[in-house]
Order: sequence, then structure tokens, then C-alpha cells
Amino acid sequence: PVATSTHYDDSSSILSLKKNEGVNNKGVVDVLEDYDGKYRFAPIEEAQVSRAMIKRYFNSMYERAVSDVVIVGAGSAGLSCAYHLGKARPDLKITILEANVAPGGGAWLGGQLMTPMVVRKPADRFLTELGVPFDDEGNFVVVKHAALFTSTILSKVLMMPNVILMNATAVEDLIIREDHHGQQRVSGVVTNWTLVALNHDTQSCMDPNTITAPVIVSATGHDGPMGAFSAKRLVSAGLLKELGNMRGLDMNRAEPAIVNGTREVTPGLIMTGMELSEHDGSNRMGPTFGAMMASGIKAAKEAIRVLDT
Ligand code: AHZ
Repeated sequence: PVATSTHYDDSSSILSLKKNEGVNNKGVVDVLEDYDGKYRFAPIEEAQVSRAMIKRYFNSMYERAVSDVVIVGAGSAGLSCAYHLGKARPDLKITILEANVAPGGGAWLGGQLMTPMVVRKPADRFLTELGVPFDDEGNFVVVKHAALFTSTILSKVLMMPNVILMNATAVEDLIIREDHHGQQRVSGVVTNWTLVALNHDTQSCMDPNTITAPVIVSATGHDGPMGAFSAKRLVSAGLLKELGNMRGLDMNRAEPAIVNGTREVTPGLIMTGMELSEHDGSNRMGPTFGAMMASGIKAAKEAIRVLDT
């Protein structure tokens, strides 16, 4: 059975707000923006606030249970992918899932706990497209604070009507099934609120949700408490023989390897950003972010290619 109604009634009679309360005799809501002691808000019921949030949140979950592209991880690579894809294909339902409370991954800091963000050319073109200013140092550019990049790209991605971000939501598993050629294909993700996902061994039976999509982009970063999620799951599912394991820091080798290696690593699953270093055994680049941006853009192009074939 499927739900047949998505009608929400905010003005329900169980709310005790009297009809004309807060409305003046001209029928106008009686508010005042006065900073000399007379500031007055439009009245509200607590239940209206709850319902305003709940209906939107669960409507998104309901609608996005089937998405066109799911991006796992809202770090610099995942957000760059979402921006390029959302702009190129406004017809696609793009759903970003981020395990952390705050989206942005490691890109709130430029690296090494210092806030300026270094980006090697030609990835500075992406900063120009976003409208993020920088100092030009010749072969590379520097954004004065990494949060300027992260907040700008986040705001642009969230403004896109076709993009939904669900944070505090972890991907716990992949949906993997045979396609009509008998080939194993990643066809969706298994999700849960992160606080639930972290407590499966302290509570019994807290069932997850699923989102199906023809393309999953995994951007979960290198190994960490939650990182390299899909790369590790591909190994335990028998779709990847072993993890390549991220190699030591070498900026000149690492950045092109990540960008040029961004691809559909297994049918239905595109990998981007530093998760690829664990999958492929490539070097890390440390605090320089051009490869994350370019890899995210390449992942978006790959997603379009997979959807169009
Ligand atoms: O919370 C994670 C982070 O925000 C999220 N994530 C991880 N596992 C998840 C899961 N479900 C949902 N199972 C999950 N979300 O993925 C995001 C990854 O962001 P990141 O900034 O760690 O990765 P990135 O590849 O976008 O950027 C890497 C930045 C680095 S690391 C590095 C080095 O160590 O040398 N250098 C650079 C530039």
C-alpha cells in the first residue's frame, strides 16, 4: 500500500490560536520591527513550528526514496560534484547524504589547522565560477579562509531546487543487485540517522531506510571514523579484491591521480575525492584542494554519462 495523501493542514483546529489574534482591525498581521523596546513578532503556536519542519523533512524523505543521483558525503569533492551536476542537469533529483551534523567535511579549514585554502591552477577556474575571491601566487591561488569556499558552494548548492541535503544521516550499506545482464550493480544506499547508526550494538533492531538511484557518487573521504565507506564495503561485498590503501603525501603525484582516476569504479558507483586514494592506493596531497574540486566536477560528468547510456 502507498500513502495517497500528502495534504498538510497547518491551520488545524487543534491549534488554540484564535483566528484574529495578532491581526489588527485592517486584517494585517500586527508585527513591528522596532529596536527601541517595542519589537513585536507575529504570533505562533509551538505545534506550527514542529509541523512546518516535520512535513518538509519527511516529505523530502518520501519523495527522495527514489532519486536520480545520491551523493554520499558533503565534503569539498561531494559538494563540487553536486554543484556541477545540479547546474548542468536541473531535471535530476540529486540527494546529498552527510553523516556529520555539519556539511563541509574537511574543507572548513584549509588544512593543518590553518584557515587559508590553497588551490593549484587550473582549478582556480572553479573558484572564479563560484565567485570566490583569491590571491594569485603564480602556479596556485589562495582563498583567504577555507570557510569562504565551503559556505559559498554550500549556499549555491542549497539554492538549487533539485538538490536536497540530509545531514546527520549516514549511509550504512549499499544496495547491490544483479542487473539484466547478470552483472552486480550498485542500485542504491541504506541510510540511517547517524546517531542511530552509531548505536546498533547498544540497542536492538533500529531499522534503516533505503534510497534507490541509478547512480551513486561516493565522496566519503579517506579512512577515518566513517571515511572510505564504499571502498571498504566493495571489498567486503566481493566487488573489489582489496583496498589499495592511501599512500604517503606527494602533492604533485596525488592531485592528477585523483582527478584522472575519478570514475565509475563498479557499475552504478562513481568514486570521487580522497576516498579514491583508499580504493586505488594513490598518494595523499595534504592541504591543497584543487583536486577535490576537479574530481567532483569529473564525477558529475561521469554521472551524466552513466545516466545517458
Ligand atoms: O562526514 C564525512 C565528510 O563530511 C562524510 N561521510 C563519510 N562517511 C559517510 C557515510 N555516510 C554519509 N557513510 C559520510 N557521509 O563524507 C565527507 C567526506 O569529506 P572529506 O572532506 O573528508 O573528503 P573529500 O574527499 O571531499 O576531501 C578530502 C580533503 C583532503 S584530505 C587530504 C589529505 O589527508 O591529504 N587532502 C585533502 C585535500
